[in-house]
Amino acid sequence: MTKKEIAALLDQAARTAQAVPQMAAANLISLSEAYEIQWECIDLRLKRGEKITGHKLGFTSRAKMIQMGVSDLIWGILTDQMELTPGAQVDLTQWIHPRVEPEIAFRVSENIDREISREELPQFIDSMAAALEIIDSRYEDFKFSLEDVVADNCSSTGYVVGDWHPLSMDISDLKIDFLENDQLVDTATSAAILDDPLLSILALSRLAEQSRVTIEKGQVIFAGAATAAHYMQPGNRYSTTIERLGTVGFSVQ
Ligand code: OOG
Ligand code: MG
Repeated sequence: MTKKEIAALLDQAARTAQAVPQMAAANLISLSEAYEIQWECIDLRLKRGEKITGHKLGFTSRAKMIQMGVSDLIWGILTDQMELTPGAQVDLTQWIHPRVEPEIAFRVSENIDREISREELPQFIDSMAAALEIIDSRYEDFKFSLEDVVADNCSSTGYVVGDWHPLSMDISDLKIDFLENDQLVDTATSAAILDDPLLSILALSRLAEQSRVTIEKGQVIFAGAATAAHYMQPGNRYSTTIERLGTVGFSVQ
């Protein structure tokens, strides 16, 4: 199969909520080709009128690497079609086997088109917020190789961002609680994300420079989940409460 054909199948799997088999190994897809397929998938979304609203890092915590058996940092794209309002009611039938995970979100205040340093962060990021990400692998049984998950836009499918707070340079030990119907499902510290979630922004800036992509002012950056993701059940509410950032959540019909 060509890269375009793989992208078309992944796009159709997402639109019809029908899982497909993994394709990277059988088609000898390299990691850089997987990113090309990811961008083909994004192009199909842009042609339908979607807009890029953000960038997400994946596998920045051991909890996620262990859950999914993949240990390299990955980069995916968020669009306006994926954004939910806090407190929204979502319908699970639009997805294949959706999971939810707690995230820390950052807001970009100045275009990033090169690798930036930790000291430069306040020039490029003005705010941060508690967030949740909904991921829905387009592959059967939610199983994939590194190349397969990258081609599939890193399972991106939905996200919700809570109230914005001014950027703090000291967020390496915030308590992150992940709740289902107000009961604790999992808990972690933000140190689980690369020892300091701010480092995820630096990693993204490095990848963006390599790929000649600009992270644009107004877009969001998701640092990657600190806990494993959790399958969603009808009738339940999901939320995260992050120290100093507050609570955000949504419910399932
Ligand atoms: C891939 C997406 C990983 C994260 O926060 O680590 C991710 C997946 O687990 O399906 O979003
Ligand atoms: Mg995530």
